[in-house]
Amino acid sequence: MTITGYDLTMPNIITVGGLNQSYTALDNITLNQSRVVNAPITFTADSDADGSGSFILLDGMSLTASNNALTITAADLDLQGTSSTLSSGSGLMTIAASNNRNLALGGSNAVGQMTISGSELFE
Ligand SMILES: [Ca+2]
Repeated sequence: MTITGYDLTMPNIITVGGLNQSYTALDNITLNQSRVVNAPITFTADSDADGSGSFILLDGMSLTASNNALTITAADLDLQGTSSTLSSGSGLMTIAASNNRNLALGGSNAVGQMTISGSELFE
């Protein structure tokens, strides 16, 4: 199952158990509902690789891929608030930056790179 769009926002993203799912947006993908999926799931934000397009989890939302592969490509990862979580259990979680940007763990946001801040790492 593949869904594409310019900006994608939950709950327009539907989850169907057991299906390998792929979501692609030219810019942002925003999750405003928590989801648990039982199949591999792939999110591609900024599919046009122009450096604009984040994968956004609103405050309090969680995305759990139960022991399945979770793959996210985006210009930036934005886990908002203090209780948004991303989990893939024992599955492989892959996070890649689009547009040949660098991926930075820790530190503060900087132009031209995907930054996952310390607080996002520990959420
Ligand atoms: Ca884009």
